[in-house]
Amino acid sequence: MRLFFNQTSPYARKVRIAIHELGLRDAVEFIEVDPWREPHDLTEVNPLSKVPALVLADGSVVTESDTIIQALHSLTAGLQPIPDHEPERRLSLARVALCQGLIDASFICVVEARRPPELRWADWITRQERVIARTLSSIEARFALDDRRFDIGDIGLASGLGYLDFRNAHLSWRSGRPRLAEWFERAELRPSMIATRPC
Ligand SMILES: N[C@@H](CCC(=O)N[C@@H](CS)C(=O)NCC(=O)O)C(=O)O
Repeated sequence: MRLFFNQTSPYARKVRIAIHELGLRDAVEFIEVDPWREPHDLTEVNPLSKVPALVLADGSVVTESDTIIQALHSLTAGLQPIPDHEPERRLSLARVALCQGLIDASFICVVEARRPPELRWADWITRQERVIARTLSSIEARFALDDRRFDIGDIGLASGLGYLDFRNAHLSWRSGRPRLAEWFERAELRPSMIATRPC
């Protein structure tokens, strides 16, 4: 298998964490690319020029971080990351979507801030910062943060919080969210998190 990724991408980090957690590191060739430059190697695999993108042994391509994680689970014949019975399935999908939304809002802030100053839309950034604050507070209040599990939703959350530290540290996300801060302190000690830290 080949994984197209970028060191700083929070979406690619989710997949890299899952690869570590599933013990698949030796089965994957990691290819680092800059998707913004639309390199041929990447675009011939993923015309969207986005990472992560996974090429399976039979040549088929899987994109979208959560879809890739589900495909990797199928390969290991282990427990599926999304339960197939209700209400667990619905709850799991909701958690995955919320954490993906958290990453999306952080990523929008970063991309917006990279525009030439005259093209930046400050209100759009502050709106995303409100999204981030509300989402984190909702997770703090409602998520069961269970250390016995590190599933697809937890991977999304851990990657999202790591990305906030990396790119949006000025938001001081830990402030007023002690449960989340403690959970992340423990999550960061996992070998999969250490090995994939953005730099
Ligand atoms: N929803 C996608 C998002 C992937 C994505 O936007 N990746 C960024 C890197 S962080 C990218 O490749 N951007 C390049 C571009 O949009 O041209 C996922 O979860 O995999």
